Amino acid sequence: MAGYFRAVRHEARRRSRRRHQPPLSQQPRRHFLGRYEKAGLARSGWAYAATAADYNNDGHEDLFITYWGQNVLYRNNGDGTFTDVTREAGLASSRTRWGAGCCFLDYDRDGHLDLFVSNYVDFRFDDVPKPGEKGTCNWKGVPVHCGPMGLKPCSHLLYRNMGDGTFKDVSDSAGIAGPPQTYGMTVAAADFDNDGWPDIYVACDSTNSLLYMNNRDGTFREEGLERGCAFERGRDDAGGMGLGIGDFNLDGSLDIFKTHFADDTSILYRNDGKGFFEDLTIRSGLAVETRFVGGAAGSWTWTTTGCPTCSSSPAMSTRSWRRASPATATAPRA
Ligand SMILES: [Ca+2]
Ligand SMILES: [Ca+2]
Ligand SMILES: [Ca+2]
Repeated sequence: MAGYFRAVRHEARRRSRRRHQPPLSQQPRRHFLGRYEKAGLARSGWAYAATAADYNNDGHEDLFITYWGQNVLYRNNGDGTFTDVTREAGLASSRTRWGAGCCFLDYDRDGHLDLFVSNYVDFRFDDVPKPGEKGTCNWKGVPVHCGPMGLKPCSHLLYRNMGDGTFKDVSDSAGIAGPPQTYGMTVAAADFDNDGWPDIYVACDSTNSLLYMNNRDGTFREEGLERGCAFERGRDDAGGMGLGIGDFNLDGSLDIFKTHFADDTSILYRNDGKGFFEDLTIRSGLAVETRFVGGAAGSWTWTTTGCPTCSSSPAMSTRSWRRASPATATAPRA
């Protein structure tokens, strides 16, 4: 019993310390950087997104971060530190790319996590148009730097995990590099047609979003348009940003919530169970807000009523979509 009360007191002290500790963003910069340096994660660059998973099956979650320039894979050493293994893992590239979204998935179901990376724009400092130089370098009448319109879109990348700590770029042979080039943003892997094989959805900025369906033989086919989740209500220039994948109406199939740039609403696609989607944005009451830039991540959370709700990233918009409950957003099945 004495041990129990000791444990309770220890936990109370721990929680009290945490309560009185300022959030990371308010801690001294020296202290903040020191923690990253000790962990082997300090690095300067233009980072964009991160994903964590145990790619080498050693029981420790590893970390992959996209950058403009060179993406980075950190292997978790299991002792609170990480090692940059980008080169030895075969992920170093001589090409400058703007890595955007990323996710681990086992697309070939061999037990080794593979890696998908979207690219945003083909951006080099020496060929960037000046503000106002092109028609696309204006925004609401104000000359601005081009982007993404006016810059070249990109193809995206799939790396197969070879099971020995290395990855192989299979983007061409797997059918990923084939579709028209887009401005890729957030990516998510999920089994949208419930066939047991992971598919991939890519939210794209100012171009059609992409849905890669898994052919179960190591290749994919892009069917965003055919399956109803490429465009926002007929528009082909909506600025897709973040994604939240979840079963909002509790029918057992994964639906898609996608945030957009300012002037567009977020969008809700209902999955019919076979990987075809219906736009429920208006019927679900979500088509009410266009003032904010949707966050880089939408997320599904659960309320005490048992209904999932979705919100866009508080970093860019604090709008919370609590109206997306089954009572208001579920559409009858055909
Ligand atoms: Ca690991
Ligand atoms: Ca695999
Ligand atoms: Ca599937």
